[in-house]
Amino acid sequence: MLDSIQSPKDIKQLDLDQLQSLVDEIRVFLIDTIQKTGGHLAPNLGTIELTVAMHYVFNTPKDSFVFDVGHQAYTHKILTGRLDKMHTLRKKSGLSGFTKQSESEHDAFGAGHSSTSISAALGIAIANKFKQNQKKSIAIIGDGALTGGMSFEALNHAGDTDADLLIILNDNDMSISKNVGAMSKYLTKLISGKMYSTMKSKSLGFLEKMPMIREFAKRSEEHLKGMVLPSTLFEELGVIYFGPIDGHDLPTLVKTLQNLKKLKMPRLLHIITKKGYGLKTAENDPCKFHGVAPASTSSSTLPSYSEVFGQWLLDTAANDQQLMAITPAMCTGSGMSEFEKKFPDQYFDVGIAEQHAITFAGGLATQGLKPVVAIYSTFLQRGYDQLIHDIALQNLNLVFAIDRAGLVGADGATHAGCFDLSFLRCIPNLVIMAPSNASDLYQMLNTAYHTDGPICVRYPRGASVIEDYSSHNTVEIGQANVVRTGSNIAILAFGTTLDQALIAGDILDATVVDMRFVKPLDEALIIELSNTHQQLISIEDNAITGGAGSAVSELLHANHISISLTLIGLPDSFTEQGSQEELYELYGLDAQGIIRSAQS
Ligand SMILES: Cc1ncc(C[n+]2csc(CCOP(=O)(O)OP(=O)(O)O)c2C)c(N)n1
Repeated sequence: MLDSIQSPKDIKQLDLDQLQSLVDEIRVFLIDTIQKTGGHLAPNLGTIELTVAMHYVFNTPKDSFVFDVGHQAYTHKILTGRLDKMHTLRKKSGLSGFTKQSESEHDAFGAGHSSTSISAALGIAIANKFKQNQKKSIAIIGDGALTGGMSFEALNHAGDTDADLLIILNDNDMSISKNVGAMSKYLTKLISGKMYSTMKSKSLGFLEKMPMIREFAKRSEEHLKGMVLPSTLFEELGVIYFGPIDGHDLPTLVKTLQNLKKLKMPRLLHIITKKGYGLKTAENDPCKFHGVAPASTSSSTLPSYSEVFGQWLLDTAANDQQLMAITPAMCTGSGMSEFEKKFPDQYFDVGIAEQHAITFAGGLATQGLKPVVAIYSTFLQRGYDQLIHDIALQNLNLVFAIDRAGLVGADGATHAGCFDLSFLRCIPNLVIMAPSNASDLYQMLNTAYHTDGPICVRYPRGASVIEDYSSHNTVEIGQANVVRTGSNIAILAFGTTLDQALIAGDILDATVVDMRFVKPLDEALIIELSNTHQQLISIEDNAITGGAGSAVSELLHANHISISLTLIGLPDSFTEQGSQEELYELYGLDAQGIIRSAQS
């Protein structure tokens, strides 16, 4: 049946039994495909029934589906003409792992970062109303994404409008790890029905006041009648709450969506799903199966940078009860699983709330505790004002462990960490370190932890040899390290670009420097090298604009030094998806690229 579906129109003729067969086929297809390509397996297995029902009832691209994060939109891709490209998912030049406007007219809004769907769908709904075009706008948001501040901001706005907005809350009780927070507990209470009796009596009075809803309830099937419940939180915000219903019960989903389609106001349907549904291993360990690597990936025996960070946390906390480790919902990815178990009182998963994570850490720091915020480079973008206004301006003692810096690979532009050096470098009081290997990461974390002021240590996705797990070793702030002495050319390598710089350095007989610090720069060394060499080359896995090489250029300019300077880094365009190796080659950050740049 799957092969006959070229567009959502093709499923409109199916009856419910055929629709269920389609769901079953998609599940088999996804399990097979994602294990080959890699990708978000468990989130997609949990949303097949929902997506099929949505496409059965609504009409994209006329109606807009806004998927939050966009990582659960594979069924949507399949039903909107992209089945034959699914094998290219997350590969270079292939389908994106998220929704992407440029990929299909059915992708109403691009995503990758969390908690944007209600805002975007509300914008679309308000535009629809303005244009009086009768189109529908639907946000599909997970209970994890609902923990993000933007979701609350958007609900606050939506509830104060009469926009034709349907929010579908896909509640599987999981973020990547188990979902956290008071909101999550509140949803559990809603599901368990504890609130039913108190709300039931309220609902009668409520229905009296809402003729449309009364009408809707009257016309609906018997099973829907009890669903129109004022739930204290959403109702108080002005968003009408429906549910909870079983998100794997296709006939109920279809019927409910058909009824909700008739309404024209901010409304929320709460559906309950199981992450990984239909694949027992994924159902039993949804965190592990949130995202899976392609079957062909050989796992490295070396520790990842995240694991080294996790080990450093464990070692440091063992001797220091002041250490407070904070993650905005990225426990496993940031290497903190062991820490969570061993130091639960010093561990805070604050939900998908990067802004809060940073200012919360600031509050801890004012009380003499020692916060370490573990955050992916791309998600730090969310907390930028907090970093400037709440942390740097007050010069608080805080360590930012910035993971996934540089090119991250298959997740593509939404997740690339290629702006941090540019947006961090201009902030006063910040120290920015970029280790070239895992031993340096460990030492730099020691250094950052025992130095006053806000300090960033940024490191990439990947693995590295580590020789030094000593909590006593530190590095000298602002001191670079000459690792190869050559003539004519000096390559200033920032972070893990050092490896390729050394290969190129051997071929070019160049001096190669492990710069270690983006701020403060080792100015004395750069000036000395500019006196003893004919050409300087800087290399970084960050945008050239405003990045580490720009800092070198500013230094030379300020000192009236005239020397050939080549900046290697990422161009002024959003980066592609692909394997990390493919991308480093594409952007000329490999040894060959360095040699080409040196000779051009
Ligand atoms: C701003 C931001 N922070 C962190 C992430 C990483 N992330 C991707 S999916 C996810 C969990 C989302 O949970 P939920 O919305 O419940 O969807 P589910 O995967 O459970 O279906 C997280 C934390 C992100 N995409 N964006």
